[in-house]
Amino acid sequence: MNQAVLILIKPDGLKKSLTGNILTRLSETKLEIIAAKMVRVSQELACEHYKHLKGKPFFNDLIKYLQGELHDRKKVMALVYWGPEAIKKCRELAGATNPEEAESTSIRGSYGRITTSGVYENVIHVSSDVTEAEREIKLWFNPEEIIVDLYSIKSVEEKKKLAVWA
Ligand code: IDP
Ligand code: MG
Repeated sequence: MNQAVLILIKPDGLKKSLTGNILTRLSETKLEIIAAKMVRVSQELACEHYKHLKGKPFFNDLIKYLQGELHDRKKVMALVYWGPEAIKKCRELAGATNPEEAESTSIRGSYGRITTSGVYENVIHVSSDVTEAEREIKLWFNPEEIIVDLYSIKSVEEKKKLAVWA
């Protein structure tokens, strides 16, 4: 069964110029990229994304980390990969959450580090399971930004000003 998974290249990955390496590693999975964009991460988005970690001692630093405040790179690259066993394949390539425990050949084992503040800078985010993947993909992307119809949609009337090319 095909699965979708949210991947984020976190600000440390961008600062270390690892985008190419990470995408090359992920291409080993033969999964399909069905959405991709650069995102400036608001505090609301970061808190919602990591809401399962609210209350942890490292939560505030984690939010700053995802927003790019620790790396002078106020953006992340967000992608959706799609295909058989996408979550397992991507999480295996990513390696363990703690970069020190991650296999040395994994992405986090190769490029992650534990900071003095305690937060793990581990280069990429990968959704942990199907439920989380759906929640996260809906949080980071609008339906029209994804080239596969993953989840059911509805039409709503919305009147708002759009920026268009001048
Ligand atoms: P995951 O990213 O492997 O799914 P989560 O438990 O969802 O791991 O944690 C989200 C992020 O929070 C991690 O990627 C890491 O950056 C940070 N983190 C998680 N647990 C710890 C910890 O015990 N100490 C420091 N940072 C942590
Ligand atoms: Mg997680």
